[in-house]
Amino acid sequence: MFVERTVPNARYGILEQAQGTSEAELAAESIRELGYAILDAGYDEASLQALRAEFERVRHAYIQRFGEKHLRSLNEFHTVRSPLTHDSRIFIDLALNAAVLDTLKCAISGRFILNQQNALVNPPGEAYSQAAWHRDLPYQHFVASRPVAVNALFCVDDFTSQNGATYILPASHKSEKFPSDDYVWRNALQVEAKAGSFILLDCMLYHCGGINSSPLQRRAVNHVFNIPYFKQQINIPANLASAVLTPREQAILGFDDQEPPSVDAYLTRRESRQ
Ligand SMILES: O=C(O)CCC(=O)C(=O)O
Repeated sequence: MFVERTVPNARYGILEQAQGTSEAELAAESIRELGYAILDAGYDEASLQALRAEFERVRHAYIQRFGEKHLRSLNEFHTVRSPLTHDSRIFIDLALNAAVLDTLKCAISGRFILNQQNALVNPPGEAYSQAAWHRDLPYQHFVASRPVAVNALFCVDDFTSQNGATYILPASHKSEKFPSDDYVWRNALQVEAKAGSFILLDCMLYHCGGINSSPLQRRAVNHVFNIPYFKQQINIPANLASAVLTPREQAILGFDDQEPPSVDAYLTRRESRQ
């Protein structure tokens, strides 16, 4: 029998309420409270197909360049590091997705930059490096009173329970310790999402990929955005021509936050910001 879901609207004793009605505000609220949200990236089927073709082109070139044996020996064969720096406007545009940036503006106070972009393949019937619980600021056990870093995991393919969709522990960004094994067993949630969605996570939320028991690979592109006080995983400005980017795009990709190489350079930058 179909039971329509109803949520009571009446309330009493409430003096304060969070505000927000736009998709970006609601996603940011969900990230703050639960540690995650799902967002439609706005790609139509043709753009999604173009992105899949680009994913394969860049991955192929990457394996040619760095070598399958070498990448496997480093447990890096299923990852393409920093694809936006491999001459790919499609990956740059993915990192600058308007729906994600609007949400980040609501979720992170002040400025934020892209820390890293990684294309990921969860292969069928093979070990997967991300299939282990972690935070995306790994080895950290502090909690922040507001998000300092947000992970935007783009689903290149549908994420399903069969192909190893991402597991999360809701609200675990609010606790310093990794929870007990029984708690993990009872509270882990697998996030199924359509291709073309972003799964947004507070970076301190514990999560992992699942085992892919389908016959096809599950592809994703992960992004970490953070306040500009963390080092980028790979120096993006040093590997990307600024000429192809608008000033706003450069700011998000970290061009304005590179370490000044000297006191002179620091003071010159102060002057230009006055
Ligand atoms: O494969 C997944 O669904 C999760 C990926 C992940 O954990 C990560 O990139 O940090």
